[in-house]
Amino acid sequence: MALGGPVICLAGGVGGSRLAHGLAQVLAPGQLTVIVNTADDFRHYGLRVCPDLDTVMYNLAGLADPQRGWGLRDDSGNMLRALRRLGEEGWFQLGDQDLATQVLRSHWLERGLRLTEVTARLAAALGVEQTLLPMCDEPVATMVQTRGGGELDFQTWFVRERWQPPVRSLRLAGIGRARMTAEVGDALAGATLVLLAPSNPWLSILPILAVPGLRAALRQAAAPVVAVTPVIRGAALKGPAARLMADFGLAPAAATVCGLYGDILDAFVYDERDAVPPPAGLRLLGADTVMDNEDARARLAREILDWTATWRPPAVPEREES
Ligand code: FO1
Repeated sequence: MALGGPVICLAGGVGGSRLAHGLAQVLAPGQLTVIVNTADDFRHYGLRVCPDLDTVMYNLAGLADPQRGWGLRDDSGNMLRALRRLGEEGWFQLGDQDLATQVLRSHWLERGLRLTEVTARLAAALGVEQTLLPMCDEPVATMVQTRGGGELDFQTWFVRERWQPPVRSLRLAGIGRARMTAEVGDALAGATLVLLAPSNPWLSILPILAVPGLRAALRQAAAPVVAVTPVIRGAALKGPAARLMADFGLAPAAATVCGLYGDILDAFVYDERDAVPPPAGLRLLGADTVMDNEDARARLAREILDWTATWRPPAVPEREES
């Protein structure tokens, strides 16, 4: 039995969008709110590009490119080809239809709408029935200090440099000016369950938790907080999570992820392929966390919801009308 109340999922890009999509298949539309990392956003040719918001939005809309996980299915590359003909490198593969999202978002932001409002408009237009919230309205940017190569903005390090330069440290530019939005605060206050998706901890989940006020709101919320592992047998399914752990001198293990989230965690879902479950006084579930198709996404979502539903205190019987 899945929980009947509001479920919140904190998510980054591809891994996070897979769990969000699984939850969307299992929960009633109004039940799911996804709070998305915006620290990998950047300005590209004057446009505000929000890769994680778009990745979650396109997946929930059923429009995502199934191979890459990001971008739109069957998109074309005319703009990129034209850009290259004009002498530009064109290292960021923004498809033609995806470009329309960036143009409209930038247009609405320039007209004074908040990113939260813009996101709601875009998601509604694409038929997304779940609530999609950016972690904050203010621009925040993950900056990567490389060993020997100076500081790079996140997309330059991740896409252009194919996350090869070793990382000394990460910095969240603009986080001091960010504020938890009323929408995020209300969602957390009303939640019956909060899930931390199997996204990269440093690049996706920790930036969300760093928004001033958000960690405190999470602690105050009555909802249990459950993280799903982004590492399986010392490796990440996608992206640089294990690489960053090695760069930071940490073991590439599920236990490291638990340590990063610290005291906000009540429970942890590790992958059943991991011989040793992470330690600590957490509730633990071993599951198949590889979500390589739609069924696997829904199956994992259902398994987690069924597991957490067993923790609920028995419902207080309703008083009979006299
Ligand atoms: N990832 C890549 O590896 N190469 C790209 O050229 C690229 C383009 C891109 C365009 C739109 C979009 O929404 C995402 C895109 N991504 C690309 C993915 C994105 O850089 C990462 O998935 C996230 O920022 C990390 O979570």
